[in-house]
Amino acid sequence: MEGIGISVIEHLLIHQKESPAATGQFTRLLSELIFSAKIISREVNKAGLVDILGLTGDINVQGEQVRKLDDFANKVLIYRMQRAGVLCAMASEENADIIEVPDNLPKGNYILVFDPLDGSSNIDANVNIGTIFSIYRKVSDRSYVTLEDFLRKGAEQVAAGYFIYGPSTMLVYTTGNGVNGFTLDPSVGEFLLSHPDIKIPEVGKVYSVNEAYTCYWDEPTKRVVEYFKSPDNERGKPYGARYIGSLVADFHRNLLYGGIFMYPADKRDPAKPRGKLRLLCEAAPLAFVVEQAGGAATDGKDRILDIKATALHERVPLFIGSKKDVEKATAIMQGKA
Ligand code: AHM
Ligand code: MG
Repeated sequence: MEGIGISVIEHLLIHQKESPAATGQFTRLLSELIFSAKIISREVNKAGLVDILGLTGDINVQGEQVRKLDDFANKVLIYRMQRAGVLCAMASEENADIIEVPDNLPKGNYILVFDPLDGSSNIDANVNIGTIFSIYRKVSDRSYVTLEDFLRKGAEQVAAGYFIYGPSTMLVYTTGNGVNGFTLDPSVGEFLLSHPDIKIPEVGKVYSVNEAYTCYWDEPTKRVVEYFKSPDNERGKPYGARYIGSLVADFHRNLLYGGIFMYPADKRDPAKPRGKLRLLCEAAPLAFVVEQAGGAATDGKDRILDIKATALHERVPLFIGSKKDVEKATAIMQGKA
């Protein structure tokens, strides 16, 4: 029947039939993630109405102030996902250590890494924010989980994606078989397929970077940004500049319209020479999505998905988006263009 739409779980079940290994565990995991995101979305949507905006007063593991909605989103995800029965452990951008599933709760073999509310410094201005997630299977056959189970290459992800809370709430994700986008229809409470088989244009029209940090960049990074601003680049005209300062929102726009997002390394903090974004909960999941949409992601040298994490909260420079634009930026960073 026309006009009803395909829900995300229906879509997953149709495509899972093609996989003989499907056990229903992943469907359960995704259902629980979706439910958590609906709760977060509900709170984000009424954020201006209740006393939930502002800061909690705490400082998180990254040394940043925790906003109340970050804290709420983190708690919802931990509470619900611990009870899904399909995870053995999780890691959140907001928690210093691995979050284990307690022994009194049923466990599974999946591992979930997430950024509960990315772009949260924008919450008070009603700007789009999102939840980024990354799913792995446990590697070891021990009954307990160790850091080793998390310190993996992004190429080993089973699935990854994000929820974006904006004028509408969307889920964009991949299981390694293309990228699909679903929009929450609040009248029925379901995410319906709205963007099937998303492909990012090979060359984009926009570049996204916080250019205020030019003074902290090395020469190759400055040349990359000059390339995108130059009328003499391969496109023959400057790219437009678009920077929201909310990774999910910047990434999502570039995924749909084409473009490159960059968060390069900078010299601001000698202790953190690797940019701001985190490999496991931000760069790797978005790299999986962009590659599945035909794009690319590097750290200015190597493919993001080939980088093996060495710490839970490791940071990485990020160049992500349209394939040709990322290739060009990487070549300039390597002195090859
Ligand atoms: P967050 O996860 O604490 O929200 O921080 C990550 C955010 C990204 O969403 C965004 O791309 C970046 O920080 C913006 O940083 P800056 O203000 O340095 O440009
Ligand atoms: Mg973030």
